[in-house]
Amino acid sequence: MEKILTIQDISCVGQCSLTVALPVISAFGIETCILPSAVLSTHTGGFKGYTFRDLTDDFPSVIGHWKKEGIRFDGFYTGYIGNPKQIDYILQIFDELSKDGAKTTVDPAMADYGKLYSGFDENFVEEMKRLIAKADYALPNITESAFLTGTEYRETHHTKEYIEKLCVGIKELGAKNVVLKGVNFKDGEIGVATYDGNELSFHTHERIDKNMHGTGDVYASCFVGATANGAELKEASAVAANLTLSAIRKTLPDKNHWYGVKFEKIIPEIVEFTENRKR
Ligand code: PXL
Repeated sequence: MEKILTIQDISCVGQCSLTVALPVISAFGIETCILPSAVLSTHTGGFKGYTFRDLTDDFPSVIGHWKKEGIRFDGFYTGYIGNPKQIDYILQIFDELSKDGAKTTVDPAMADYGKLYSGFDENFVEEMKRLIAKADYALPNITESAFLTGTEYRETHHTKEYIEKLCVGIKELGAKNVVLKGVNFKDGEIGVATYDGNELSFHTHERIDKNMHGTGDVYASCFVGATANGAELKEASAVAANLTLSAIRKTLPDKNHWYGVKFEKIIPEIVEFTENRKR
């Protein structure tokens, strides 16, 4: 895979969405094209009074120009979408701007810790189901899966049956593969579940007891970078988990850094992964 398109917002300050995806996926050696869904002064998770410029109205002319130029992509990755009206344009992009075999990764990026993000509602959840239906890889967290499948939200101490129910529910929406983030069976551990319709697998690691904003975006960007380098579902999900954990560890020493993850510090590890894959 050479060139992917990622569609999500620019939060000018906040270490999330495009300011993560662009450097991280590039470090995997992949040309990373962007379509900003919105421009915000900061992310919405803890800052007060952020600005929000919706870019939906630019989508048709951007798509039209790319079509005219014959621009096509080897893969797509969608994240935070500021306006549900963008879903139809995004489906059009998948249909009309794909190279053969292009793979689509959808991070529903709309909720966490049992709640929808500020500005999102049930209608958005319904619209997101239409995007999930087109995903080769859907990357929801537990909260998003609960909303998308109409299942109760459980924060911790999940059972295998609960995780299976969420994964099967997301698969039934049409996603080919599911990577469920934030799976917790016992104290001190956290991980991801993967489900391809046959096998439900788990990758578990140490849980660091601090909620950090933007870890989902670091995870999804690393997952996209790993799959673009040929990693399969289980490998890519584990690579992304290990890299995200490393970024979290590298953020911890700075006690005042509250709004994001210091993903910049794992760029050398990403480059090393990419170099090793080439050999
Ligand atoms: O990290 C997800 C995300 C992306 N973009 C914006 C956000 C959030 C989460 O709150 O507010 C603008």
